[in-house]
Amino acid sequence: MMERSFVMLKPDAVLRRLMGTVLTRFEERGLKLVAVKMMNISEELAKEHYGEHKEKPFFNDLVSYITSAPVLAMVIEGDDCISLIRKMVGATNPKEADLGTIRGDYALDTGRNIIHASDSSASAKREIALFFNDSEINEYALPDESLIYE
Ligand code: DGT
Ligand code: DGI
Repeated sequence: MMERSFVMLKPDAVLRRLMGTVLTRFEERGLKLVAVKMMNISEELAKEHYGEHKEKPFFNDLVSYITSAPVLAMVIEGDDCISLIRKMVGATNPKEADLGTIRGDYALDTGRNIIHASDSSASAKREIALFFNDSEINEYALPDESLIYE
């Protein structure tokens, strides 16, 4: 099923110049980027995005980390891409992430795990709506879709 996922390169990915490296992984896999923007996240948006963690002891650290420098927010489209991207991203704790995953290859610490990706269809819808207007999401066909999908 065609899905859209919300993916965000966190401030550490931007500052460590890993944006291109990570985007290349998604592109080389055959996924389609339909929206991308660099932005500073307000404290309000950070608290909304991570609302499920507001009672956690690391919540304040998480909000200050995610608001500390720009992020690269994006929407990625592809067949069953929400779970696929989570697999490509790897475990929340990069020390437990498999080698070959983005976190497993480029991160060491849960509090600096470089990337966010939606974990369900409901969270993808919620997060895309938090970060993007409909007019910012681009619909277009890739010329090689018949080479990527049966
Ligand atoms: P994401 O993709 O950013 O929502 O992260 P998830 O879904 O892989 O991880 P989640 O929802 O369990 O944790 C949310 C954020 O909280 C995560 O980006 C990193 C941060 N976090 C989790 N555990 C720790 C921790 O032990 N220490 C610190 N500093 N941050 C943590
Ligand atoms: O979707 P994930 O990022 O893999 O995981 P999540 O939604 O459970 O958590 C979102 C982020 O919150 C995660 O990437 C890092 C942070 N986080 C989660 N659990 C912990 C945490 N940060 C700290 N410091 N400690 C945690 O236990």
